[in-house]
Amino acid sequence: MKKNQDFTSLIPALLYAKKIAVLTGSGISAESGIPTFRGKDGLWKNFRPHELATPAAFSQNPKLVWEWYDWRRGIIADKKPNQGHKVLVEWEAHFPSFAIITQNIDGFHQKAGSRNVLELHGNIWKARCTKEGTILEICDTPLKAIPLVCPDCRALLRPHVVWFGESLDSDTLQKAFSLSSDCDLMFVIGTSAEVQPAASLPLTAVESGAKVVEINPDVTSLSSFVDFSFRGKAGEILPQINARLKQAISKRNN
Ligand code: BV8
Repeated sequence: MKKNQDFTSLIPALLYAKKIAVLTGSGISAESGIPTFRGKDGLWKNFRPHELATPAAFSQNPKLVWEWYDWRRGIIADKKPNQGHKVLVEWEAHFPSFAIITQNIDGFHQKAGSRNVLELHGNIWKARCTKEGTILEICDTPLKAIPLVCPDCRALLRPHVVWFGESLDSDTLQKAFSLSSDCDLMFVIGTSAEVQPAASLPLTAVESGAKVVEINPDVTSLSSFVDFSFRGKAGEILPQINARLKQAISKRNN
């Protein structure tokens, strides 16, 4: 693993990449002002995940869980995607095959303009009827009533997110693993790689022979497996890589 090297050795791999997959975590939204989970000022510092992000927590106290999500929606509502999200939008238009697999529920990749986005853990702006399974988009913040009830059957609505102890949508997960095994280059951006099964995706890419690039200010459990490891912020590193890529493209074309 080459750590903290300049981008020179990455650019040829990027220039000729055919299929790129990107796995993002909450770190890519950090520069937009959205707290991460495990960082020093992360969400898990003030809340214990098993008290809020589990089915048991919701069945015990749906009001408390909805208040937590309402508070998080309020934080996200007035924030904007950052330069990191925007570079990925540019790359989606440039590369023959480009897909984002995100653990994030903030919808910021789509808000920035990315279209090919797999949301592994759902979306904080959606709610699901606990009886009928209907999925609704609910964007008002703050929520008018807590907990939310289904307009059709009056059953409780729950956040349309994947909680700890819940399985991910099987189609989404299957697509994520095939993107990871088919790609020739994978970027892993802003994730502590602690949550499964998402954290297994980059290892699938490595085992399938893809080059893997990690962008993270910190070392993670993935760092020793990747080919390129850039210690820094996504909103700074992605634009730098993009600038070098553009130089290489214009050099190749002239
Ligand atoms: C499941 C949605 C079947 C809700 C979340 C092995 C296999 C399968 C499951 C397990 C397993 N071992 C354990 C499990 C159970 C569990 C799990 O993984 N537990 C962990 C904690 C050990 N997994 C599950 O329950 C999953 N379900 O597999 O079902 C099953 C069930 C039970 C038992 C066996 C099998 C479901 C997991 C989904 C949980 N839902 N969120 C909500 O958000 O409210 S998880 C939550 O963590 C978020 O989704 C988040 O995306 C995810 C990962 O966190 P990160 O995004 O990585 O955020 P974090 O703060 O940790 O790190 C941020 C990183 O960014 C840091 O490294 C930081 O340095 C960096 N950073 C900071 N600033 C920047 C930056 N990087 C770049 N630029 C910056 N500016």
